[in-house]
Amino acid sequence: MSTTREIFEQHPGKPSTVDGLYSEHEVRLANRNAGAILELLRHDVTPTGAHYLLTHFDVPMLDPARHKVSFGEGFERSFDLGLEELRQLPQVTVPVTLECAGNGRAGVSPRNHSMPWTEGGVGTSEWTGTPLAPLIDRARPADGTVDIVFTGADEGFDSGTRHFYGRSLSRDRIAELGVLLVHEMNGAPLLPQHGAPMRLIVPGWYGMASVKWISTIEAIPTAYQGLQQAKNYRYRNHPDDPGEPVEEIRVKSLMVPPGIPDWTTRSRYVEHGRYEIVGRAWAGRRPVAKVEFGIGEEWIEAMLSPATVPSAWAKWSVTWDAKPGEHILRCRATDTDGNTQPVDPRWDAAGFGNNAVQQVRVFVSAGTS
Ligand SMILES: Nc1nc2c(c(=O)[nH]1)N[C@H]1C(S)=C(S)[C@@H](COP(=O)(O)O)O[C@H]1N2
Ligand SMILES: [Mo]
Repeated sequence: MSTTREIFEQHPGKPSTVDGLYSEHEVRLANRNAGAILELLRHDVTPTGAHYLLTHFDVPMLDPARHKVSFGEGFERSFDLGLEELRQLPQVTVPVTLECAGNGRAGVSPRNHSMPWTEGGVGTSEWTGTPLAPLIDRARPADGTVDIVFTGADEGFDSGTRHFYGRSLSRDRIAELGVLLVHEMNGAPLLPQHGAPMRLIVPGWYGMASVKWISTIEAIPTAYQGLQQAKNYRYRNHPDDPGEPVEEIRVKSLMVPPGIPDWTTRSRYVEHGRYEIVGRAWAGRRPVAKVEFGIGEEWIEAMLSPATVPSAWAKWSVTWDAKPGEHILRCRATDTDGNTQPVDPRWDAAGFGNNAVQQVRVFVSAGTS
């Protein structure tokens, strides 16, 4: 007789994909995990209901009045923290741009069978909560602690392994990155799908580190080997490559597509004339230094309004003189370390970290504007 676990072990690998064709499984993932609405990039803060979603398993139902985060195993002074206790701690509100590490996966060929993001796996919210480092200090990790492990209340199978979603960070990293334990998004309690009642926010890192529905925090004396840390979320050249961990968000930019769209292709239509193109650019923990706007082979520098903090995206704008014909519009950001977005996607076996430039197809009519 086979156990449930063995049922999924029969399918340990992922189905292969074909460029341009999406399986029903991928479409279902895309329906659950909605992406940004590009025209709403006009807002500094993404309207809450339009923030992208990435949930591996099911959204757990947690009672905000009863749920507690336990600072348990491996601490000398264990304690449990409920929502009301969290509210009593020093509160900060920080704008943070979250981006899914798989954002852009659909552009990597052949793509990994997973959530088939085009460009929408990104959004910015104002998160309210308390810095995590003082809470870790209060719980006193035992001598010899190597990793602090964060586990969510959501459980499922991945690659035949049953597990709760979990990630880890070292104690130093928690302080250095300014990790927050948050309970509000844009001034309202977290929505169920965004991690209610409490989640982590790791500013500047791809979204996988910001554990939702956090339920336990543990201190362990060895490097954490959880699947979402040691197996998933690594840059790999091939499936057996041990790879490098996915961490900080790479420099990237997006524009609000100009004009009006075609319903099915989302190609754009404008009448000839001058238009202001606006967009957003971000680069993990580094500020954005420059954004360029590309029409054909020509790149012109956009005006950049710096973000208040590097963890939030910056606004940029440029005037586009739309001449009759068919055009591909692009935008390309460069960070203060000199990293620039590539025009073509870089290869990664799981399609992580694709920060290739956005391309928007526009038809400009010769009619009067
Ligand atoms: N517990 C838990 N936390 C999680 C996830 C998850 O599936 N379970 N997904 C992660 C990933 S991959 C991303 S990109 C972000 C997405 O956060 P959002 O859905 O609030 O945008 O949550 C992260 N935290
Ligand atoms: Mo993600």
